[in-house]
Amino acid sequence: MSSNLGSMSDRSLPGLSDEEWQEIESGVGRVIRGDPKVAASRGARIGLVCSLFNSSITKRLFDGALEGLKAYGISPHLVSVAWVPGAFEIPLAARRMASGNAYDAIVCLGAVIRGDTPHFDYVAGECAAGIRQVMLEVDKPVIFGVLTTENEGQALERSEEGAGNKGYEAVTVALEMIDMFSRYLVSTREAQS
Ligand code: INI
Repeated sequence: MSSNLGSMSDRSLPGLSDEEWQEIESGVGRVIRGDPKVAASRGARIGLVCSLFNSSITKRLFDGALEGLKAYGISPHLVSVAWVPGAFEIPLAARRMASGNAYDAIVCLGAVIRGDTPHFDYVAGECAAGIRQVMLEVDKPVIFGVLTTENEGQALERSEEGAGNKGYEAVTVALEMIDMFSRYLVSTREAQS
């Protein structure tokens, strides 16, 4: 397992040091952790759902996600994107994409900015709750790459090109979860088929 741990994302996901992992490994029988690079090398198929509201921000998240997919070596033909009007519509599109066997994970990208809307809490809350519901219903990773920020400045910060881009980060999380599910936490449905 230590070789997996060594190859975890080089990017900004919060993680543990090598020493901390070694300590964990020595204290338990089995460490379960997905490796994004393994999922990518096995041809992971990703569905992106991206909202158009605040498109100057969501386009940056989308670009970050594409950069991530490219960095992991995922061929564009394994990736689709569905553009929806706003964050509120993301869960429904994610549900359709996640149903069936076309994608191994769905990455949801959007931007809800408090300053722009009196119903921030409804849009942001319903989007998050909807994505969670879809993920549990379909039993596959549906990643929350939706920014919920106080202002545009914070949204710009989190969608900057580079290590902090939340679109890139969401792709890493999707791949990590795909690998965890395919190698370790295999669903009983798949195991039986
Ligand atoms: N949608 C967003 O994605 N971000 C927002 O900040 C936002 N604001 O400000 O209202 C927003 N609203 C639209 C919403 O997501 C739906 O598209 C709309 O209500 C139609 O269902």
